[in-house]
Amino acid sequence: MEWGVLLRASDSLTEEIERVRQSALSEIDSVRDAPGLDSFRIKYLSRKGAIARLFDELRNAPASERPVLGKKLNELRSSIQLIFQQKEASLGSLSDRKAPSIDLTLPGRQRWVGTKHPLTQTLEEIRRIFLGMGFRIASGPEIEDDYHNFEALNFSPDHPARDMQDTFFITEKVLLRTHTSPVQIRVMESQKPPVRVIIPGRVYRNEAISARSYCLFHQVEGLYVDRGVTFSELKGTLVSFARQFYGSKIEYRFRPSYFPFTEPSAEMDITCFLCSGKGCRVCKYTGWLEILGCGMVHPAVYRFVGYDPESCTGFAFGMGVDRIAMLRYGIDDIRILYENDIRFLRQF
Ligand code: 2U9
Repeated sequence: MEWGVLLRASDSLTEEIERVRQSALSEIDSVRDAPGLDSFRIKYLSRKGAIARLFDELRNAPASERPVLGKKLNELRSSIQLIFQQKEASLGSLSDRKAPSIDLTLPGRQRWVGTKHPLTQTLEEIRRIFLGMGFRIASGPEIEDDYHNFEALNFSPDHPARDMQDTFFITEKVLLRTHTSPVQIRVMESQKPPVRVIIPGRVYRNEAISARSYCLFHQVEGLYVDRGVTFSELKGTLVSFARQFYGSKIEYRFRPSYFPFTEPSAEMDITCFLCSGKGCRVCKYTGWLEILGCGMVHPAVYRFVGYDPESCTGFAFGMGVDRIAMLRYGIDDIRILYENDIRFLRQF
């Protein structure tokens, strides 16, 4: 209620004093917090509050009644100040007791739970499948030498494939690895067959950065070398991988290809899982998606690592994890995988 409503011209000042007292006494009970108490103070005790107005009215009262009315008004002011102070003290002691000062009617704050990066999720799934087929995980340095990155993989100094690699050189013979294949060389240098490893890791290429290529990306490569390993085993292993990763209904095909470190070499396609093979923008209207490269390890590679090319056979494969993650999650720009924009990451 506005204080002005409390003061009616027809009422005598004594009645007004009583009305204000009753109103203050009843309102102080409903004050629950500091803002409520402040409103009370403004309404009754401020310079323009109800009591100040009553003192103004006092000037219009007959002179003979002023002393009595003035006394009553002083009493009123004292008693309202007292109930105000008592309330102030009780609210203070409430907050001293650490009473909750929260507004329980407010909506709760959203709590975000962290998620794994889409590349990590993809890598972990690939890793899980190959571990299930008896492969071990191997790793090696990202700063490599020319020998392990190129020479031992059968790239001759003037090999055109070697020109194709856009490499970050640190010195003439030291570089950022352009693929994870040097790790397979190091594994074979350090142990005799049988070898059955996969190598997930970062690789670097000095390419113009665009939506389709970035200066770093991730590969998973694999190597299986023993006596009598066949191309059929390569196919069986990779088809089993593709069915577990992409779904049991996929169709696949192997196309001949070329890599210096494998002979014969192939690329594996699966039916495009976005259009079920009908043809779309992603599969460039072929109905097929290339998912990996592979081949039987070149005998020259065995000679570099000290294996006998007459008694050893084996297969190797490699896949780009970024490309797979992009296809899987419908991401059309590789750079977004490296920006760590929280609005992107929260979607996974
Ligand atoms: C050794 C012997 C053979 C690894 C292989 C590929 C085929 C291949 C690409 C796939 C997409 C690279 O990330 S990508 O651009 N890789 O096609 N990689 S065979 O072969 C090896 C590796 C090491 C000692």
